[in-house]
Amino acid sequence: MSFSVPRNVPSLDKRAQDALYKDKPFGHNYRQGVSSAGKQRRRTGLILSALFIAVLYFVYQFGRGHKLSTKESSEAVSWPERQDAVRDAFKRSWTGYKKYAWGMDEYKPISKWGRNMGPKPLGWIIVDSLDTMKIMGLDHEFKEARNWVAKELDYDMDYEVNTFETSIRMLGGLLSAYYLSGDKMFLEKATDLGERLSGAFDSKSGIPYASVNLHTGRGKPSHTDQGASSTAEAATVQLEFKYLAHLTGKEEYWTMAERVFEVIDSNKVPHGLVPIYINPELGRFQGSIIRLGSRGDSYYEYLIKQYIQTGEPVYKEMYDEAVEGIKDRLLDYSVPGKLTYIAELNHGINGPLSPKMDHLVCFAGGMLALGATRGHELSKARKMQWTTSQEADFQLGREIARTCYEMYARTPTGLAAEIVFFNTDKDVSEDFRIKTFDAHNLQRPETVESLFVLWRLTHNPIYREWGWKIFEAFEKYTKLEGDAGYTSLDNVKEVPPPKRDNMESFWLSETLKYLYLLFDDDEDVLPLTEVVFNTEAHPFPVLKETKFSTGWSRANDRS
Ligand code: DMJ
Repeated sequence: MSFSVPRNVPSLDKRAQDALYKDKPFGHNYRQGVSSAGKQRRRTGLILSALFIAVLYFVYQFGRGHKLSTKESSEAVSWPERQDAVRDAFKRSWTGYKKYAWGMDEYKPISKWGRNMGPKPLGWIIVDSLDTMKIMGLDHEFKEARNWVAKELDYDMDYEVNTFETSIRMLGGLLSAYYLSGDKMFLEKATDLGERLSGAFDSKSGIPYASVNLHTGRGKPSHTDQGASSTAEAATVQLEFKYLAHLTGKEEYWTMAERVFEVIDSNKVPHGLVPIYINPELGRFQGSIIRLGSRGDSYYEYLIKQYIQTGEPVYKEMYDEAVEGIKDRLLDYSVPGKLTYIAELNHGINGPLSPKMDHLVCFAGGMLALGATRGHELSKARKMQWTTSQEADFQLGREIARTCYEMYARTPTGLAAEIVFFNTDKDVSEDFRIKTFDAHNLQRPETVESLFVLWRLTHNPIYREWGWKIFEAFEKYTKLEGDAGYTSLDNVKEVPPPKRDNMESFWLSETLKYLYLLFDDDEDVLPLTEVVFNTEAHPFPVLKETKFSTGWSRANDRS
């Protein structure tokens, strides 16, 4: 299979016209490039290693009293069948959306209607789903969606969108659709949207404003939080704009995206841990809340993913520093079960730990594993440059994934809540509790995302089993009677759980995609050494050769 980047990146002077068309995509035939003999060899190797690891794992699990049922350990499991079940769930969700809300940005599957967020559709659900359909081989659905994008999607509207969400979902969705299909129409739409979004970066510091008007291209500070932007939002548009810069030859996209990290670095935060708000005029952090949950999460994710995408060492350095910070300052263990979790700091780096963890933090299991191995299988990575710190990061990733799985397994529905509070009191027997207000489930992807990454890197079947259990719970409690599809839930602690009447676009773009890839026996699909998933699970190629590189270096004095 070839995921290599084309050598002839268009020159800057010709870039306006040529770049859109000449920089050929290279992932669109990604299922065709491996010989069947090669596949067979790989499959046999895979099965043998999986068996070996399975035996080791069972010995290990029985040794520590972590029970797997006999059913799981003895029954032959058909992963292709399980993968088909995920594909069916996608089809069912899509059919409902198509019937009751086609073209709309939001879908209410219980009341069976949809609505747009602005005066015209943004393609919120359709664009976010394109690459999943391509990956699942849903060609008919992909074609229909493609035609909708070509004919109906027009981003010229006098409407303010959230800079981050529109970049990761719409720009990311269009770019990955281009990457996987080679259809230039997607790149044209992405280029048009990227240009409109770029006005968000016209602040005094270069930190993007929270919103931007798609017609005027003018950025708008947040209406709340004293105009501050969320750190994660400002720092999670870089993969998208760097890939766009690479494809179009427009260096300004690269420069404005990386400027954000230069500004963040100039704040010289201790231990690499950043507060969750940053002021776009001053370029200074605001407030003292530090967390890997909402508004903090993907800052850390994009440090390592930028390094994987472009090999720029500055991001690895910042990532390593941040991971040391997480290990030193944020880790804690629940009572009595000693579940490892990443706590929050509400009063700055020297304040007390809060035992709250958002489900959003569950991306960290995959991030730590990916960061340690750079996408190589663990056994291979260990033979390359491998330090005790990488080993520790990897093991921590595994522990976080296990905790996240327990956040599902220990609720009455088998589905995780949005937020949990871990227990630190020795007189309490539950490892965590869920407040009623936090008990909803939005069909989020972070846990299955980590399970997918860990499966690819270890081939330990437990990650697939956990993923299957989670999928079964989604099937049981979020699938609707009739033809409307799947929905979010209001309370995972009640059986049957009260429903929420909303299907999030990331159910299609992330949760089902990661589950589908987790159950895929073909390891050559989107390998983690060749592809980097943006935070909305849109795959982009690793840019092995690109004409752009880091234009800044880190602030020296970090005392
Ligand atoms: C997605 O939009 C992205 O994964 C983002 O980084 C976090 N929140 C949602 C999914 O939970």
